[in-house]
Amino acid sequence: MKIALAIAPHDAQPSAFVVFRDRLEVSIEKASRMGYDAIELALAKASDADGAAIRRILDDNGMDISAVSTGRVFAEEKAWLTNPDEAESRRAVDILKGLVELAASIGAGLVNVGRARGFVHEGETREAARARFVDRIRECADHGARHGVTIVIEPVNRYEINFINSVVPDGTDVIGGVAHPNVKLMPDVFHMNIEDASIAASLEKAGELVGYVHLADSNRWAPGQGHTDFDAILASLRKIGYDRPDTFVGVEILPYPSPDEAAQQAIAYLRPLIPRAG
Ligand code: LER
Ligand code: MN
Repeated sequence: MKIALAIAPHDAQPSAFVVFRDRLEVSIEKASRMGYDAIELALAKASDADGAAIRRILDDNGMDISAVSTGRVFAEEKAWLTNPDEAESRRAVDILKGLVELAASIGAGLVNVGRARGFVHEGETREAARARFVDRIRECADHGARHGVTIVIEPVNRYEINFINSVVPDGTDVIGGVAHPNVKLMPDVFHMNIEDASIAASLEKAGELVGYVHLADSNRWAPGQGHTDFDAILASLRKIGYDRPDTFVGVEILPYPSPDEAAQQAIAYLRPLIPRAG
């Protein structure tokens, strides 16, 4: 397992949920120096980034990229897949397809879909929202398959969105409905601490559906700063065979007490639990 740090370019809005929001050459060099293996990059749309230039910065620093994350598609572009307005839902698909292509150009194998899945809108049934979501995510996944990119669906807690909140049963149910080889689940243990009956049992139930994992403590500070049992989480990930050289865990935490301290605390806590491969 490689450890990635969530970052966004300097011009991302302050709402971007990342640890470093700065020029990419600055953040990537700093993350590398701190001992991270990779970054996870939060983007709002493909035209905001130059894939080849990002790849060069990664290579210059011996760094990998776990995923392109899409919370900013929701927060900044105001685009999401379940939107009952056909043109709006299609706009979300087009943005996500663009980010799939961009991810491929950087060498990232994953694009996450968290809040960009959207809501169950007022006046609509859950079934209608789910059917639209399944249809749209399959289209994104077909595009992913053409570009060697897997879409990972991230269950997000009820205070942020009203659709796909738990890994079990919400995430496992919907992924069963999507039934596409290029779609996997992305548990975020912060959300799981709110929504899942047992983080360890849900990870084990999700099993080989797990395609990426977000790590944060119960208070969303760095692992080690709250009451989440990371030994149990890592034991579950090992049990389901997720601890392979080609998998990533992403550190997505509040930048407190400061971005640098948060990033340092997280890697200092996680590295002994997840030794560097080789
Ligand atoms: C995105 O990865 C996430 O976990 C969301 O809670 C961001 O709001
Ligand atoms: Mn997350």
